[in-house]
Amino acid sequence: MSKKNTPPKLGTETAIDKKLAAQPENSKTAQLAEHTADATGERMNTNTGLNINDDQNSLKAGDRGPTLLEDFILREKITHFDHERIPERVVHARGSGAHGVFKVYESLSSVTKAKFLNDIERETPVFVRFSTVAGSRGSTDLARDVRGFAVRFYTQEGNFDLVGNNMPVFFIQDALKFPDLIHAVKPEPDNEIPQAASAHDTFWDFISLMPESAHMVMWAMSDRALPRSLRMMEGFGVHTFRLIDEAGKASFVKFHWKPLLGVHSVAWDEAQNISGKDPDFHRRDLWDAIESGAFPEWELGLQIIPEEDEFKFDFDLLDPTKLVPEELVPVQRVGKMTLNRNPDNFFAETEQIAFHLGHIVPGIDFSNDPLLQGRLFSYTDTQLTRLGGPNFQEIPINRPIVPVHNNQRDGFMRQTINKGKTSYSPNSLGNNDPQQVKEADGGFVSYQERIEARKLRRRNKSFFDHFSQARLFFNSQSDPEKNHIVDALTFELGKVKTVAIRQRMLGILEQIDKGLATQVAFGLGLHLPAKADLPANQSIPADGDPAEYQSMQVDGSIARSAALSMANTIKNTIKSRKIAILTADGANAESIINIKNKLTAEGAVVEIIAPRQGYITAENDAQIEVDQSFLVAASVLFDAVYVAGGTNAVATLEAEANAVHFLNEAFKHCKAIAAHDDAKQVLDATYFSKKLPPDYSEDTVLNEGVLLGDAGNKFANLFVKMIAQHRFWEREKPRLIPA
Ligand code: HDD
Repeated sequence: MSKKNTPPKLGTETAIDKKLAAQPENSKTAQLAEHTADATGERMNTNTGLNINDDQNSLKAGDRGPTLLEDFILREKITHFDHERIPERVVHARGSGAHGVFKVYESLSSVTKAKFLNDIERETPVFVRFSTVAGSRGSTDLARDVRGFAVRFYTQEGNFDLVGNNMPVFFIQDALKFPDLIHAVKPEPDNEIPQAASAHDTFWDFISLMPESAHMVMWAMSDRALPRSLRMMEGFGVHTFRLIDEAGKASFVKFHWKPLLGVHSVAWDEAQNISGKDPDFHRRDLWDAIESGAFPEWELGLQIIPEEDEFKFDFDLLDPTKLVPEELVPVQRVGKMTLNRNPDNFFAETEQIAFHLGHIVPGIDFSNDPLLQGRLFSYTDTQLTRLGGPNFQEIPINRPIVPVHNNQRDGFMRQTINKGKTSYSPNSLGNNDPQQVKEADGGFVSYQERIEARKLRRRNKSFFDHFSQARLFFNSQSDPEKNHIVDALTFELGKVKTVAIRQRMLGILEQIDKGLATQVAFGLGLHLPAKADLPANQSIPADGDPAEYQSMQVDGSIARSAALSMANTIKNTIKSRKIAILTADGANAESIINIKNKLTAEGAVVEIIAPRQGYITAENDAQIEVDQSFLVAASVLFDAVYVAGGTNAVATLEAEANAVHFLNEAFKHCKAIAAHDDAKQVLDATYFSKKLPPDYSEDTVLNEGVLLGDAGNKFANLFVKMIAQHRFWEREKPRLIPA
């Protein structure tokens, strides 16, 4: 007779609790290890465990004969291959993921009872997936697009998913419009063009008819849409959520991720080049950084708003097209996330993870944001098609680190072997197990918000100020950032074939900022529409009164917000930045070694680029290993460039068109450039040499970002400072560089 398992007394510490409390290295990693296979030194088998003797030849009737149906080894292998693909995500198909940990700095028990935000000792395992939105799974990383920033916390109370973006607002206010938005931005349905781009008619047609998208369009046309690295992006939960404390008191909250490397972008011309040279640029950058131990870090930020302040703002907290300016509610940095391990298998982990902002834990709850509410339906629903049935939570990457017991059973690919006769509740045959959990013992209870309302399809008037925050964003940008927005809009609308759509979009821009609209109109060769012709909101019901749906204007209390400009970001580190050293045979070895050592000591990654791969022979006959030849490397894949000295080397570089192009392009993209005194002639061969003062030196560092000198310590320190600036955007102004 088998011994009956006595259930643990609820509320007491279970074995798994003890295991978790003991804090193994990372409880999720340990759990995944049980499902991880390593073929090193192993025999080859079929899926039934049969050792395979010949994986080179199918079974045939004679050595030239037809292949036999009997060949179960061939059939098994080909059948599996034939079914290897699953549908890509309907949005956010292109993504890259990583494992890590999160730890809170101080207990947040005064605002939330979520255990992982209360215990400063506990490291919570996380898995993060970054993504672009519009492109397919194999599309370029450098598309002008919003980036997904989805974080799963494997907490001791179940999985909590914060499924956000790198922009704090969204295009639409109601989830009912999401399929329309995505149909508009995806490649056009007749010819499936263009891939991973919003620069086409259907997107701008929709946007120009939906003034509520104005604020998000400003973000999407800004440099935020062209991150230098996934590690250098902010993240936002976008919606207003709720935090609930032990006593049941709720506060509103906005979630932020603040990258410790700062927020940095690339130039649009550069992005387009990278898309050709290395479409995996962001994925590779994330992977390489983690492999090299330069673990990406973000601080979790919270904007906490007491419930009683719900109506204190001149926008609606439930409107996802609005942000809460940091000047009104400061972001408190409450904890740190570190990504420290690459996935073992892209498909098993990054592809199969199924995020859902409905995965919450006690202490966190939703608000009535209508976009959020619709999302609560979509995420589980989409996994049913994508992952092929209702058991996707059993896939290792999706399993919580706590045990799961309920009465859900069966379905395709069920993994768990549930014991016992009862799969219903209440039951008397199985001790009424599994048992419901009291709130005091960690059972989830929804926040008891009082609702008294009529059922109707409506939006509150408080959702109709569509332009104030779009203007706040534009006004908060630095001059180069504003120029980039003008250029982005001129580019995107320039790709729109229907002139009426371009014209209508100008009418939207006019309502954001007349100067912006005028500049874009100039680029497009169009005139601004007269006031009477400004586009109306077309997103209204059949019986709706257009007057009721008109955009209105609330004079915001804030004209500018420093937090919205990337110009004010952290610029104090060159950690994990990529620097190219251009050189050739006859190089001055000392100048290379000194600069390389200094940059490496500061955490940068340095590569030697020369005419040929292999080795170069320096002036002193030293052999220096070359990382890439000019044919393989490109300046767009680096943050800065140094030209080494040595009479023969610089003569070669001066005559090497690719080296000169490398420098011209680096200059065009506003990067830090440094050269050994010997290499002045190489700089003189560039297009930009005539833009430099005749005897440029250290003094020119800050305005032009070009440094010439002896490659000594002072020089190296200055170069480090220049790289940390990220870009010298002011350089773009004269627009002289044709590279
Ligand atoms: Fe969504 C995926 C973020 C609105 C429906 N969404 C998805 C992902 C991110 C976001 C980061 C990728 C997750 C991953 O890496 O697997 N989505 C957002 C944000 C939104 C938003 C920040 C607005 C604030 N989404 C939104 C709406 C709907 C969806 C309004 C539907 C009504 N989103 C989906 C989806 C996806 C998805 C179709 C596709 C794949 C998936 O869920 O797992 O369900």
